[in-house]
Amino acid sequence: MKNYKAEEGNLVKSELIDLLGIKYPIFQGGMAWVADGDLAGAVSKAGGLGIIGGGNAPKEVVQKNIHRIKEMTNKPFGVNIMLLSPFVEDIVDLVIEEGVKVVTTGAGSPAKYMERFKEVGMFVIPVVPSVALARRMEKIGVDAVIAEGMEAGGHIGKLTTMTLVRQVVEAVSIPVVAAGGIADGAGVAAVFCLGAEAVQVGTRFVVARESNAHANYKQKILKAKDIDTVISGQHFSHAVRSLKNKLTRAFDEAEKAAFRQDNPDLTVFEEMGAGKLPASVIYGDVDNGSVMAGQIAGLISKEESVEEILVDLYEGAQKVIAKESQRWFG
Ligand code: TUI
Repeated sequence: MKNYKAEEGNLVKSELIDLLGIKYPIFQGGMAWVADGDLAGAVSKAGGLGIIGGGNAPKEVVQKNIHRIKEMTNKPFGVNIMLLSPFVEDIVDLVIEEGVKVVTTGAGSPAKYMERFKEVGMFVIPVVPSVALARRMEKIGVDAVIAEGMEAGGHIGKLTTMTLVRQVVEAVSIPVVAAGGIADGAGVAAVFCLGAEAVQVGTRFVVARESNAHANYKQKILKAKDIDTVISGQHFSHAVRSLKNKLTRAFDEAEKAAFRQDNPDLTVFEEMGAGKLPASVIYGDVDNGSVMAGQIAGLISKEESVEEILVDLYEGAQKVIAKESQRWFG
């Protein structure tokens, strides 16, 4: 079995990876508060695609993170624009001003900004939770889509990675990046078998050595079991997956109460969510803060460097694919 260990250039044949100019077919998810310049810079430097999480951050904060990456490496990196952010227009201006090469988007459609992105030759790669949105995105000229299943942490859609990736791959002709529930080489191999050309990994990078997430947040992920995440807010607000704690129990109670009312006050959900991510990521309050994480958290048991994670994902996938090739072809 040939062992692909190229020193330079990409390691897996993929037009998308060639275009992006990265070595590993691995994106680090642009997680709000967690994916700062240090983490994304480390991932890009090591040959993956590091992505800064724009989240709800104002322009100056995202700019500082972009400058931090540029100090660390001249390799490609991305910025995730969370389309529900109050600062979305500023962030769109910023990525254009800073000459960012890749933009991923979450929680909506980037249609409004496409013309400006394309004018400067940026790669636009939206997260899609459905086939319908994937098709719409292909029509408006995006370069690839990220099919993110509901195993993922944070704001999620309704379909699983297995069903979403497979159906999106069949529906569009642009490259598909798979996300949601991938944290090791076997997961990477599995979604390549479904037709994905790259993966996006979030939760495993939260616990990377280079991640500035609070030690309590990392510990809660490292200790998590398979069944420890829950979805909050799905009936009255945005569905968000996070690790069970006091906050998710309060959300459950508020949901039950809202179900009993004819005209429930939905602003309580906004208020309950406000500031809850920095509470845990920055200040370490993992009881009252929001500890967003994917269902694969149960597989993640140690803190490692970004480089170790990338190599493990890549070589782990190679091993699984070689073993299966042996089984199927002898
Ligand atoms: O965006 C994410 N994950 C996130 S965003 C976030 S911050 C936040 N907090 C509370 C409420 C909302 C956001 C934490 N985690 N992942 C990408 C993603 N995008 N997941 C789902 C979607 C999505 C949903 C609907 C993308 C497009 C969409 O389109 C609706 C439409 O048809 O326009």
